[in-house]
Order: sequence, then C-alpha cells, then structure tokens
Amino acid sequence: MDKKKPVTNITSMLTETRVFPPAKEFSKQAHVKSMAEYKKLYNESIKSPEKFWGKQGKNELAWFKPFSKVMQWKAPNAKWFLGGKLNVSYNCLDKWLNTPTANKAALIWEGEPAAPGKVGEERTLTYKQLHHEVCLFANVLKRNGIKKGDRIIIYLPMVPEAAIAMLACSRVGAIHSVVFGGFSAQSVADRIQDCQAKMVITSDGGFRRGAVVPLKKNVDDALMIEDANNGLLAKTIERVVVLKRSGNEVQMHTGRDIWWHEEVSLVDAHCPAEKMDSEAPLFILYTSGSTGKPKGILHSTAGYLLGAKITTKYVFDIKDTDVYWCTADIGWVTGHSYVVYGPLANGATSLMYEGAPNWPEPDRFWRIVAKYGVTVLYTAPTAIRAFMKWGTEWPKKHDLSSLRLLGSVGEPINPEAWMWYHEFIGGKRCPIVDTWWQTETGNIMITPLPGVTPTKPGSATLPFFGILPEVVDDNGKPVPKGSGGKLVIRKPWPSMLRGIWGDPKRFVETYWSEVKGSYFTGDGVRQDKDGYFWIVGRIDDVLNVAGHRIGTAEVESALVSNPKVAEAAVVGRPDELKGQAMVVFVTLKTGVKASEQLKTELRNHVGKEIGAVAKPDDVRFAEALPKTRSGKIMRRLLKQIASGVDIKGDTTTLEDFSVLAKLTSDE
Ligand code: 7RM
Repeated sequence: MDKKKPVTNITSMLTETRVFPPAKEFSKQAHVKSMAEYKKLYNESIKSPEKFWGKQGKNELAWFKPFSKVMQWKAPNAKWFLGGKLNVSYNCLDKWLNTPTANKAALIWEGEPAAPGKVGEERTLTYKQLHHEVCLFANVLKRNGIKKGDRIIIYLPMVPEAAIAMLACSRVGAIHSVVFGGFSAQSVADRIQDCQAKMVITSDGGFRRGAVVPLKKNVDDALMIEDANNGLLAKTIERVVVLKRSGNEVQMHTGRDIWWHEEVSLVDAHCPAEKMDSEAPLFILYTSGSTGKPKGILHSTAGYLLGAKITTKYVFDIKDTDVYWCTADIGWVTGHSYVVYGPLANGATSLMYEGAPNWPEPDRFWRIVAKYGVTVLYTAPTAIRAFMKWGTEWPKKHDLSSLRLLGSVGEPINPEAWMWYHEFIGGKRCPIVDTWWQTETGNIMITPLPGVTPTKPGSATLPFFGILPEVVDDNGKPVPKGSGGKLVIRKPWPSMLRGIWGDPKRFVETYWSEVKGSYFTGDGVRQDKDGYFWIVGRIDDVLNVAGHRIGTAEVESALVSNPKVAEAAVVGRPDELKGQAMVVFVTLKTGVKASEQLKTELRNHVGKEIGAVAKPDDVRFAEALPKTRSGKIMRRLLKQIASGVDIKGDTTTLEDFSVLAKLTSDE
C-alpha cells in the first residue's frame, strides 16, 4: 500500500456484519419509535438548532426566569439560554414535590458489606426525603460561610450523601468538584490548589472489597502537603465536613473539621433554591491529561442539565416504572450525568451501589439486579470483560428477567464482549446502547436509540439530536465513508464544556486548535456505509506500522475474540524498518497457560481476523493491564514499557501500581 497516505487515514480491516434491529414490542413503547421519527427530529435539530434547543429548553426545564436567547456562539465560547434563571437542585427535586413522584424512590442505595450469598445494607430515599436532606445540608453549607461561586471538593464513597452534597452545592450556587474516593492525598491537594476550594466534604472512610479506605486521613494528609516554596499546597480550605460511614477513628481538627450529623441537627430544612444564571458554573471535574497536571473541565448550569435530562430520557428510554442502575462512581462524569442529574431531572429511580462487583463474590451485580428488579443497566466494557473472565455461572445463578435495556460506556466495546453482554445478561432480548461521549461533552453524543437503531456490535452508531460529528483528515477535510480519521464535532451543543478551570490557553490548544472551528475529541474513528461511527481508539494511540495506520480497538477486538484471551492492549514501539512495531499485552482467561506456542497462535489469529499487516510483532502475557480508576487501559504506559523507556507523565490515575511493577520486572 502507498506509504504516503495522509496520517489520519486509518486503515480499517475488521468488519463486523451482525446487525440487531430493535424488537417491535420495544419500539412500540419507546419514547422515539422509528428511524423516520429519529431522522425527522435529528434533521430539524441540525437545520434549525435554535428552534430545536429553544423548544427543548422551554419544555424540559423549570425556569425562575425564562431565557431570552437560545445561544450565542463565537468559537470556542458558547453561551446557552441567555438571560434565563434556574436551579439544578430545584429541577431535580422541588419540581416533583407536588406530584405523584414525590413519594417515589429517587435513590435506592446498597452498601458494600455483605456475607457471601447475602445482600447488603439498604436505604431508599423518596424525592420528598431527598429534598429534605438536600435542604438541610444546603443550610449547613450556608452556615459555614459558603457563597455562590465558592468551590467545594466532594471526596466521598458511593453513599447517598455524595448525591446529597452535589445537589446541596447546586442549590446554593456553589461549584462542586467531586474527587473519586480512590484518589490519593496528593491528588486531593492538587485539585484543591487548582480550584482554590474553601471546603472539603468527606467521610471517616469508605468500604472497598471489605477494607476501609481512610478518606478523612487522606484529607488530613492532603492539607499538610507543602508546595515548592514550603508553603501549604491546599491552604484555601476553611472547613472539612466529615460524614460518619465506616466507623474508623479519625482526628478532628478544632476550628476546621465538623461532623455532618452534628451540623444538620443545627439547621432547619427551609432552604429556597438560589436563582442561578443559565451560564453559572455548576461543577468542575478533573480529568487526567496525557502529561502533567489534571485538567479541570468546567460545566455550566442550564445547558448541562438539559443535555443530561434529555439523553437519559431518550437513550435509556426512561419510564416512571424503571429501576435504573448506572454502575459508575460519582467521581466520574458518568456518575454525575447518569447516576445523579439525568435520572433525577426525569423523576426516575436511580440505584447506587457502594462497592466492588466481585464483593463478596463475583455475582454481586446480578444479585442486586434480581433483588431490586433493575430494568435498565448501564456499565463499562472493562466490567463486562471481567464478568466474562469470571464465568457465566455467576449471572446464571440469578433471575435477570427484569432487565429490558443495557448500556455500555467508557471504551470501545469489542464485539465479543457485546455478544456476551447481549446473551448472558440481556437474555438476547435487551437492546444494547453503546454510548460514546466524554467528560468534556457532558453527556452522550453518539449512541443508538433503543427503539430505533439497528445495532452492530462494537459501533456507537449514530449521533444524538443536535450533535454533528464528522470524520476528518489532518487538513480538517471530511474523509470518504469507510476510511478512518479524527472525530470532530462541528456544531456547539448545550452541555459542551465551557473551559478548563483557570487555563483558557490550554482549552484552546487542546480542543480548538487541531481542526479549525471544530471541537476536537482526540479520538480516531471510522464511519461505515450506513453512516455508523466506529471508534478505533485515541488518536495518540494509533499505530503506524509500515505506513499502515492501525487503530488499537480492532486488533484488541481480534485478540479478545480468541477464547483464551481475557483482555488485550495494543501499542507501538519504535522500529527501524517499519517505523513502528506492534506489541500486544494480553491477559488470559482463568486456567489458560502462557506459552511460546500460544504467542504464535495469537499472532496467526490476528493475521486471520484482520490481515497480515496487523500481525503483532511481539506478544507479551501479563497478569493484569494498567488501567485508570475508571477502567480505561492506559496504553501510554504500556507504550513506554514496550519501548524500554522509563515511565513518564501523569500516573496519578493509575488504579494499581503493582501492575506496572510486574510488567516492568518480567524482562
Ligand atoms: C464517558 C467517558 C472519554 C473517552 C472518549 C473515548 C472513550 C467513551 C466510548 C469510548 C468507544 C464508547 N468519559 N469512550 N465511551 N470509546 N466507545 N462508547 O468515558 O472523559 O472518561 O472518557 O473514552 O476515547 O474520548 S471520559
């Protein structure tokens, strides 16, 4: 093949031909019922965005003061629903108070501790009860000097109070930044420093796989970390609110630290929601950049809430009777949009589980599905691959017949995992929505609609209303269908990020400089003849082997389609002859032994599935792959290992450091 091909012309060789149209019975009852209906709405949303979004904004949100202008767009700065006043917690709670929804479960929560074969501690909060708790805690915030625009770090386990704290912040107009409970003291300190937070909300500890994570202790440590000039890094903190959860002993610093339960006993539950501007910042969520310091992705009020609400409604086809479970931690954007804001803005029942999927045994998720009659389940490919590895006997023990819809997010889902999810969890009857989006996009962007879109395993399919994605080459020119390129978004959308906290230059460089006038996602993608989008991996991870640009997702999918392989990660290392050589890291299914022979078998398997050009040069077996705490494989680190260089760059998001040690020591 021609070696002078444009750099982004990613070769795509894996073809998936299975198609799963939605069942008639599903389509009949769905919010959007046919492809014709989707196309009509979609075309309207692209042709007349102001009309489309104006209508959505007016109908879906409750306003204290109506907006006067739908949007104002001067790349890269967007403003939506100008002149309007509203409150997120009002839209999620107060709105339901004088309706039948008031006494419906808003949150169903299950704690982690449980004996094998037993269920765990359980709490249910109706909309009315949740409203009460949020009002109390909002008054606690005010009592402790919190004002509109102040930043608050939330560092809590997956307990109802995490949602209560988020909603209380939005009620008083404070900007929350949730830090995942698995992050270290250093990460907490860096984030406090970056956004100059005044308060931390934490707990004594949290349960994880039976052990207690000492959250309060981490906060104490964070507040003692020194900066380069021997001052304190996180010196802006005035108050630390401590929730009692795990019962471990903690040190309380007089004048700074206060107990959640004592504080709420000092206030009443009367707390009208602040009238916030449409564009008032709602939250900052840090995501790791490929190098150096984390980026504080900023989202604002009206646009974000509208996006979270309508994607939840249409993508998860939310109905009043659903028990909806998104398994993401509240520390990730998925937890923000699809555990808290999206479901509550729809008056839905959202399930929250505190702990690990394999505690005390690998059937915990299925036990929960059966116990509560979960109808919609939204999880990640990394979890699905773990379930596959643990074996079908675990889901088979439980009655999963309440499920009617499944979702996937976080990484490309390889067709093998898709089929397994479809068969063993969905009982072949549930549509699967493979949803592509990012922290930056705020909510789902490319996705099937479950009553509409025939799905193809591994494809996120078609854009959501108002979203105009395109596949372009290095010059920003659209590429023909079938070839790969960069994924960009051509039009502004309400829930798009409003910036990187305190770093407008980085905002422009990262997202708005690659392709002029468009938002650059950083992902590589291919569109097939039906216009379906297939994410092939991050652009930075795309390999260039002898002039062939090969996305990571396809080779990984081919490897995982071998029954001996549990998980795979593909990276390049410099090679004099070919530019890059392909190195694959593979973890094996339980009971499978690594051998030289298996290496050859896997190389040939990829050759057969994709083609000789994609045959790995090197196969390496690993016990586990380095992942972020939200489950994404960190290929950047594997690349450095494969190239034999020292690990550089940000490793704070790495889930388990011992994985790296094992990978580097075996050669
Ligand atoms: C929601 C979330 C964003 C990145 C994104 C992609 C990858 C997410 C999918 C996916 C293929 C999907 N936010 N990604 N969903 N790739 N198919 N359905 O994950 O900010 O943490 O990550 O994740 O690379 O750019 S995130």
